Amino acid sequence: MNGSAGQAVDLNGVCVWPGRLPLPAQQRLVGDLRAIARAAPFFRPVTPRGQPMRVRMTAAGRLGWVSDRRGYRYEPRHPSGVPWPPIPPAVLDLWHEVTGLARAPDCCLINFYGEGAGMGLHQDRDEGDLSFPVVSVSLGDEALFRVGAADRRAPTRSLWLRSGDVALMAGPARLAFHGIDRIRFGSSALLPGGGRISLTLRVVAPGRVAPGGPGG
Ligand SMILES: O=C(O)CCC(=O)C(=O)O
Ligand SMILES: [Mn+2]
Repeated sequence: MNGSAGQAVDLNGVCVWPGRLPLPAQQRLVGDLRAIARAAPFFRPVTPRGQPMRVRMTAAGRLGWVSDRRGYRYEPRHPSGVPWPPIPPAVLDLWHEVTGLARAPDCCLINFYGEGAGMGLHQDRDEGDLSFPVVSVSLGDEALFRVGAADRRAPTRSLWLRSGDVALMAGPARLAFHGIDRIRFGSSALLPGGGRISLTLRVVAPGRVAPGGPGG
């Protein structure tokens, strides 16, 4: 289920490393994420139109991405008012390794996909400097990842992401439309109750930050 580290795969310019994170590292990361979720519990955001999203979310880092009736933006605090917990050091190490950047990410968005969850085709573009790459890490159940191009009408390609896979969206693929069509619920034993967690690491500043927030 964790697979073994494989050759990088190119998916319309998005680079995917299958099994980049070995099983023990995935297990340690799940422990880190449990501690984060105790301090900053998962919540179900609504879109600006008031539609509940299919994933539950929380975040770590200086800023967290949130969505509600007021729009999509980065906030320095969880909706409960507590600051987001720090990004786990192992995740920061992975970011530096994969991107080759000295600059740390501002946000580690944590998405939980339960049975039937997915994420529609979208671009990540609430950040202030879209030249910084985006890195994602998959944990738990397999997920069908769809990637197109910066033009929404461009053809898409899909790949099943597995636990431990790492993806890099950089260069022209930074603004590629992408989404998660569906997950295979129960396909991995990593998360005891099933489901999938993805971590999405981004540099934000100054970005679309709530008034009064750092860099806003
Ligand atoms: O779950 C994933 O792998 C992708 C998540 C994503 O695209 C996002 O949070 O913007
Ligand atoms: Mn995205």
